[in-house]
Amino acid sequence: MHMGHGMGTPGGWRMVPMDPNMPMLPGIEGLMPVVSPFLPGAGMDPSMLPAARPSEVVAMRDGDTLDISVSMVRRTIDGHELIMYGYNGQYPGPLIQAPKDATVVVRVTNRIQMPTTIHWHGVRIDNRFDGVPGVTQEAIASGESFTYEVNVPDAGMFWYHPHVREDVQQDLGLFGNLLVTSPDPDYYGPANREEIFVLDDLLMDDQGLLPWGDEAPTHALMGRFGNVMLVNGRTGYRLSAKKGEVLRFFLTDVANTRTFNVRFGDAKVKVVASDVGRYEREQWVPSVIIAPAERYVVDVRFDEPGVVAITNSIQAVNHFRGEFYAHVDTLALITVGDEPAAPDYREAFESLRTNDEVVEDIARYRPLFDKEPDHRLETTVRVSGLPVPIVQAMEMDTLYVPPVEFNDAMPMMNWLSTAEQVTWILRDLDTGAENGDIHWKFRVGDVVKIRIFNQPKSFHPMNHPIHIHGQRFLVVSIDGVPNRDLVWKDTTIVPVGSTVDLLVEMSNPGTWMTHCHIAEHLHSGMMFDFVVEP
Ligand SMILES: [Cu+2]
Repeated sequence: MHMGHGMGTPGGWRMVPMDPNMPMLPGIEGLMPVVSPFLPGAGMDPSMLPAARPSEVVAMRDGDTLDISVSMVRRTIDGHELIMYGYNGQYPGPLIQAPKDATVVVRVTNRIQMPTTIHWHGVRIDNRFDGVPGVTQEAIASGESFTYEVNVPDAGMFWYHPHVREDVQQDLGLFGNLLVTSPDPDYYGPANREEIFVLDDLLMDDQGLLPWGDEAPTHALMGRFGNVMLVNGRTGYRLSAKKGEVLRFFLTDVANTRTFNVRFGDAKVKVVASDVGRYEREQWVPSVIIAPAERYVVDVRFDEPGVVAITNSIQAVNHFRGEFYAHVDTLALITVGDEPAAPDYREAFESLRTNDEVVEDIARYRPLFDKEPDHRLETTVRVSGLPVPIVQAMEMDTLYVPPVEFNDAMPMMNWLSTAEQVTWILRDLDTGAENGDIHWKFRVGDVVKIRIFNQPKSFHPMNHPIHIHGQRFLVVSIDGVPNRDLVWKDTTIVPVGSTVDLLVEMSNPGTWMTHCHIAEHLHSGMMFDFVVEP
């Protein structure tokens, strides 16, 4: 095989691993991304770095301070010694716990070369501490510090991550959860135990991590899918449970682009909460579809002894053959013993609760559900300067567009497309403005309907997890079908070809971002700011 310049040299580009079912396109062998390769600590001996430790719980009270250091760490994944990043040398970063309505202080010191920030995802935070470089603060340069005051008005599971080159920094391990506890001891139903599941994937080959793009991200078309599945930063995750035990899982998807469909074997799964609080009504679900940056809280009862595989069970697509096929990856194994759980929460688990507080809260917005949209957005993509064989293949493949791209069906083409060639677009259908040229203005107290249409006729349509900073919203309908069980969200998936209506409560003044949470789409332009005046 022909090797281009830089290919195969240490720290240079290496071709992405290919699924044997996916043919190599003629004409693209030997091509490399148009950006330079980046690996953290290239040329360094990993043994000089401290070994990262699993995440530690940091229980904080109102006014408490936590120091977070952002640094290079040594990790061992799949038998490879790797140089990655960590918050306080941990993977994931510290699990911060704080009571609802507290304000905790987090002093962040940047000890990596790249500038960084921390964004407190989903938290209706004071705008000054939202962590968006160039909007709410200057990025924290190497060696510098920044102090965040994090006020937490909503109970639920949140998370924190950088807002600078997420495709690199978040992928390399910079993420952690922030669990905001309710003063109500009965906030969720009873469970024997709580488990945190941070879902992620990493792209590796037999030499370790595949380099990232230096000047701009690679994988700009579909995002950087990994081929190694991680739970809490680990492969081969194992747990044990007693017979009949009810485990409450807090799921967070921190992957660059992968949407997971999480199954818990044949165990019964009850979804109780999502991004910014509980559902109106608990529901039984066969599996949990979770897109990048979303959170779900599910209760699962394991009533049969044996080994249960928690899996990512997806409908994959082969664009070239126009075939969909089932694909299963094991995320974790749970060994369920014979000893019965005590106490036995079977009865409470079997009933689905209605959360009256949530129903009443949301009822205030119900008269607005059917109003005309205040703003209409369309998602699309533009490319320029991509190699001709890629453009031709992409144009052919739009025959087989899945609503959600659960797998990378074209790893080579995806890798070769960089943010210098691909522009993902949020377009205001009323003004024609795109991305940074969109300037919406609201006032605190406004309740705004935003209709988002994912244009299926674009060059390569893809699902987008759309995130709105600093506010909370309801997904009131999808394709005109009203959503019968609501929950406050900060991120929601917009499938290809679908129209999603959001009702956004503008409760928090400041300048806030709206963007796609696929890291490579964000860095390919798919973002804009809006202003909420006091
Ligand atoms: Cu996107």
